[in-house]
Amino acid sequence: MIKGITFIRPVQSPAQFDELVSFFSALGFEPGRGWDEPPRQPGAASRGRPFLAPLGNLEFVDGALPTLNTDLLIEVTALDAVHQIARQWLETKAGAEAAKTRITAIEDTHWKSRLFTAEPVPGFSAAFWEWQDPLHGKTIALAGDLSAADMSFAIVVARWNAVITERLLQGALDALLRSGAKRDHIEVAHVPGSWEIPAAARQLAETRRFDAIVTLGCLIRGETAHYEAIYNEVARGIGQSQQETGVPHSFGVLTCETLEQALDRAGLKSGNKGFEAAAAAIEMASLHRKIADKPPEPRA
Ligand code: DLZ
Repeated sequence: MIKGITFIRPVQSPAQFDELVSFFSALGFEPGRGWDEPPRQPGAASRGRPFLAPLGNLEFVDGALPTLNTDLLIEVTALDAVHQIARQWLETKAGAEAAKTRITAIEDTHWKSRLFTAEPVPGFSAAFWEWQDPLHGKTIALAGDLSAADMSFAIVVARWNAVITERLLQGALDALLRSGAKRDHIEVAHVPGSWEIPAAARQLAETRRFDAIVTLGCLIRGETAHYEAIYNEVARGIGQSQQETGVPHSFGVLTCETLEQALDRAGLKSGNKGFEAAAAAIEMASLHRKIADKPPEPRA
């Protein structure tokens, strides 16, 4: 039921607002949907610019804080690069000497991580950190992760049983956006029924524009003549498209006995299979990239 968390940070002035937006944009944060409200009374205009991260949490701390001078902690995966961008931004805005006083060197913490603090505008600071050993001692295995940043996806969704497939679509979009995919990097293709999914999926995969294809449909046995024949062909066609194009396809075509069962799987009782299909697509797209990028192991 919990969907997201937002921390509101009021700023001291419009200029400070612009500086903070510039700093967080320079670091590569994905911008959320901002807002600008006209004044309801003289001088009371307001605006907001959200910055999104793939993961967030609300953490209560009893005792010493992990950092002394800020309660805003941003976990990153390339701390040295982030430090360099932040330093350059400060030097450009404030000059080399002033920048030195507004950014610390990267230091080890007592919690097996490295951290630096930056003060993009006076009085507002943030700490950036990364684990020293992101694998926490685990052996290196190839596995996809769940970040969809910089990835493109196509979703093929059947209109048949739209009351179900629309919910699957919302679940899939939710998973992609919450995992860092940009709206502009998601294309949705509507097809009449599940039967038409494989052909559309294949054509989309063949464009090579997408890291993965998410397929969404709903077949209800009680209401579908030739249920088995349709289902087998849909499953075969999606699998074949995946194998022959090499583009990961996730399978979000529900096969249910009744409408009630389908509703349960579309967000009512048993999760949302559209969300799960999108998560599988992200993981497989990530794994696909890792396998393609992995250099051969040196042989003894
Ligand atoms: C024809 C049909 C039937 C009976 N049932 C379903 C269904 O439960 N789910 C679904 O996605 N599509 C169904 N269709 C439509 C076919 O998939 C296809 O769109 C039409 O036969 C037109 O080719």
